[in-house]
Amino acid sequence: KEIIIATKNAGKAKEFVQMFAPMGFMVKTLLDYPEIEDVEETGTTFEENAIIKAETVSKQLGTIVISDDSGLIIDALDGKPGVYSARYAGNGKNDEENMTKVLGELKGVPTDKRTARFCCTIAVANPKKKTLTFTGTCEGLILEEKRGEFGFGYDPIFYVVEKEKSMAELPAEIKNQISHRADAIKKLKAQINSVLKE
Ligand code: ITT
Ligand code: NA
Repeated sequence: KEIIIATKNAGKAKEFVQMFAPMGFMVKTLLDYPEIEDVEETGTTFEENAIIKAETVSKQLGTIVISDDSGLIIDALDGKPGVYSARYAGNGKNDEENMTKVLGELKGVPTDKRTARFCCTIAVANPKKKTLTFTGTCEGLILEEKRGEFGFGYDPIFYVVEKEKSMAELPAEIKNQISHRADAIKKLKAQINSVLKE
């Protein structure tokens, strides 16, 4: 059993492995297919971008391909960084620079106005079927400074109220129970057999 995830993000890839390996799946990513070129994310929603990534790679490989488009929605910033989460501080900038930009923009904003959510849309493209999508979210608050070393991306500045910890302070097995990606993967797993039928 094998699934192909159209991602070059090592943090995402690791979480897909953590959540699919126990079910007996071999997880491959674009790091295993260096011949596949970068897919341009021209959509305006997570769903559009997830569909673009999965369908583009599925066409090239001629097989079922799964993608993940995700990001952080901050209410006080009118939903930004949203679909621009990966490139919020500019193309080629890293997670640290993206977090620094967010923290700067939220300087002086009181706790009750720092509400945010992570969003993840997973698309499954099958050369012979209509593309399917599964969406998950995770609610939280944006901290005033980074906390924790686990996870990836914006995890150090995202506070999970029920756990009284930042997402980066939660070990992988807890993040993988409560995250936006876990939520989307739960919905995908509920239909996994029909989804992966050629
Ligand atoms: P691929 O398109 O190759 O999958 P990417 O990193 O470009 O990789 P996206 O376009 O979906 O992926 O951007 C996702 C952004 O949201 C990126 O900045 C991540 O760091 C952030 N993000 C997604 N999931 C996250 C999570 O679980 N924790 C923290 N940040 C996350
Ligand atoms: Na991307």
